Amino acid sequence: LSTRASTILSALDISTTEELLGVYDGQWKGSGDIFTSVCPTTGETLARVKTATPQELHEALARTREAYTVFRNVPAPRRGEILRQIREALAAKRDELGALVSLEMGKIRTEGVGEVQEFIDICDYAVGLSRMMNGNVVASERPGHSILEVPNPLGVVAVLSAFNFPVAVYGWNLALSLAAGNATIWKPSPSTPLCSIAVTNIVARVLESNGVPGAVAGLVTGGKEAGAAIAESRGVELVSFTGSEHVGRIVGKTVMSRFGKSILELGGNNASVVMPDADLSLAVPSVFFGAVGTAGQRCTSTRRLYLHRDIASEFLEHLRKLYGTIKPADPLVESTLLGPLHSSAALKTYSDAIEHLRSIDAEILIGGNRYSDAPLGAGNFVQPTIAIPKSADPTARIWSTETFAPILNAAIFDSLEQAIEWNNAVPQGLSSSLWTRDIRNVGKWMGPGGSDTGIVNVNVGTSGAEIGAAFGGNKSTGWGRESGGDAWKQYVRWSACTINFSDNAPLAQGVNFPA
Ligand code: UN1
Repeated sequence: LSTRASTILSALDISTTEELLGVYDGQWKGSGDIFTSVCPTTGETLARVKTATPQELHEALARTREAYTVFRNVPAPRRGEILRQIREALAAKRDELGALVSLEMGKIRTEGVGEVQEFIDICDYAVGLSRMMNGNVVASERPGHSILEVPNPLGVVAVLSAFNFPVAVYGWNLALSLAAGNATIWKPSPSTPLCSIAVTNIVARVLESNGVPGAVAGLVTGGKEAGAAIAESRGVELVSFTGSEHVGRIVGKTVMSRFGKSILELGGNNASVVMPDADLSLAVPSVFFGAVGTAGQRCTSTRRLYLHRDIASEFLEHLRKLYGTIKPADPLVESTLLGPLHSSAALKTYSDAIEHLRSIDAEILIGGNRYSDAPLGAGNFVQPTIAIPKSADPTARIWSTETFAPILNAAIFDSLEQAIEWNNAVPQGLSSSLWTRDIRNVGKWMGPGGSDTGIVNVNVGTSGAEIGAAFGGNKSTGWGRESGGDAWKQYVRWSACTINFSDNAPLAQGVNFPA
């Protein structure tokens, strides 16, 4: 193992010599298939991880259920205190965990650390929430009656997360789920097991030191079969899935067919719309970050750029210049702005999309190639690309599909109405952003005839949402909401309790039924 990797793993107490156990349900175990974690920057094998056998998965689910029956009786503010300790433990290892994210996922250092910060932020939020998960007292139409809407813990929450945010998305779910009194079981992406082992280690220590069963935050590494078994399990009340539309459709149907609950965070195909009055000194760098940040591998990454005719060539000239300055390198080096794609599968997605762009005679303004020479050739490095397809028809494949790579397609519009129509014409509905100084445009953009995405920004890029608002998308993005806002309400079961304090037993709606 390189010193680069072993320093990071050792700082997080991850063995650099042995095969790692990839299952935690109060105890660390794992005797199933072995998965390798491969560094996207160098191609080196970082670790070998023993995943869950079907039997171990089954056991872990049973442990999680037991843990839930204990944990649901812990008062919510006390659960909040445990979350506060998890927050502190994460903060103490923020830079080390951030470095691990960069090492294993490939995003640059500031984004790796930012992702851990996002977990810390949602813990803070959930600490507060633990004293604020209020129900309602509803006025009854009957004398001497009262109606209470009571939130109770839900049960077992499974989190099936993706490679691109191997820490934060679990954090959003864990924090709300714990505050709500549930037990959580995590099946991370098969290609980022080290991030999940490191996080689970930190969380488990806090739980155990508080006398709480470790299976309150269980972990099962595994592949498709493990994900399918979890989706099918009647012992899982809520499945929170982040990933592709293709897999999300299967997970959603499977969970629905047993009347379970699901939260789906699927594809994004996010557009930035730039009006002629926009402040380009803000818009250009923001679109640059939206499209190139995380090497285009956020579900919120900017994939479509709609430019008003009056500023289109000026905007593209500035943007092209910025693209020209970007030098791909090791994401762990502080000054790097562009790391590798996560995997060889992602490389293929990129090359296929470039080939498709060429086949439809799109103009490739900059980029379009992978780096094959040493040292970058050992990793999955590609050039961020700006393309101008001949047609802006939003139903064409190039516009209507999400390509998880740093490829930005641009088109020119003449009216805001036209841009909104294009923005809304794709199946996905995660994020969108308008650049303007004119309040009238803002009104149209936010209103009933405006952008139909879950995140509707103004003078802020499509990516990089804070945790305070509910995060998620509409349409084929799956309608799920996580993180802030009202998202916590999905992690509890609601009971409507009508209580009669009177000496009579009247029926509602004035129904008369003398006995
Ligand atoms: C994702 O890409 O799955 O808004 C989540 C953002 C981040 C979260 C992205 N806070 O870009």
